[in-house]
Parts: sequence; structure tokens; C-alpha cells
Amino acid sequence: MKKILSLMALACTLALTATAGAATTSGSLDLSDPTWGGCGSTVPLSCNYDVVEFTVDTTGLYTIDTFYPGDVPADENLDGYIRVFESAFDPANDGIDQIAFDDDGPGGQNTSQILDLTLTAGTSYFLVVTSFTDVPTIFGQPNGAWEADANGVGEVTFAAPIPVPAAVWLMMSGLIGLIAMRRRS
Ligand SMILES: [Ca+2]
Ligand SMILES: [Ca+2]
Repeated sequence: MKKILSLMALACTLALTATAGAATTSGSLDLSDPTWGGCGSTVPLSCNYDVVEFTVDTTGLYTIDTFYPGDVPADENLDGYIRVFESAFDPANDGIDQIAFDDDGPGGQNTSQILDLTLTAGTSYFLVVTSFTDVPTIFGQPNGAWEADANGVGEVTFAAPIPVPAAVWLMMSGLIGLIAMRRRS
């Protein structure tokens, strides 16, 4: 029993170490999502948006990358645009509380990146994924799949919906097994 417990503890430590520091989330910008005027283009438009709340456990510098996977050629994918808001997000006032934004990252129109953003522990942040325009262009689409990852000096936690990583499932099934064993003994 003791050996099983220490193996369990080791497995948990390894699982936590593997996921610490970087966080990922993903979604899809669909026609059914809410719309706002905070598109990348300054021309008044109405773009769909997704919003994900997140926090960090350590004050310091963080980088947020988003990717727009899909079909080749790349102009069939989402031409995404990201904005980060601090403390509050009000889609009716898209300029208020915004602390950073980006259109195309190092990977071109299939990416966006906010590099070295100072974030404070205990503060709520909102990552808003939207599109550059509300119509298809030679650079991409107003709708499509997106993935985001964030990392920096501390741990980033995205609010739901977050797909449960395999490591957590393994940990949970291990714990359930342990409880079942304890009940029997
Ligand atoms: Ca969505
Ligand atoms: Ca873009």
C-alpha cells in the first residue's frame, strides 16, 4: 500500500510538472457567437468574438500566442485578431480596459502574438479572439478555429471551457482507484 501511495505521489508530481508554466485553450469563431465593433480593422464593422477569462499566479511578463488552424491555402483560415482586457470586458465599449492587441504574429496571418505583457497576480484578464474584418479577404476568413497558449514567469489559468489534459484524467482515475482500494481494506 505504501509503495502504491508513493508511486501515486510521483505520478501526480510528474503530471503537475509537465503542465506547469504554459496554459492552452481553444475555440471556434462562429456566426452564432456574439458580435461587436472591436474587429482589427478600424472601419466600422461587426465581427464575431469569443472571450476567455484568465489569471496568473505570479506578477511579471507573459506572452500570448494564438493560432488559426484549418485548411491550406491559409486564406481559408480565420484571420484572427486578439485583444487583452484588464479587470473588466465590456463589448459595447471595446476600447475601455484594453491593455494589448495584435493582428498577425510571427507566423503571419495564421497567428497573433502579444509579447512580454506585464500581468499582475490576482487580477482578472480577458482574452478576446475576434477577426480582422467581417468579410472574407485575400488574407483570411472572418470565422474559423483558434487555439491559444500563454506562458511566462508564472502559471496562467484559463477559465472554462478548457479541455481536460490527459495527465489530469490519469491522476483522477488513479485517485478513484485508490479510494476504491481503501474502501475494500
Ligand atoms: Ca465561439
Ligand atoms: Ca490577423
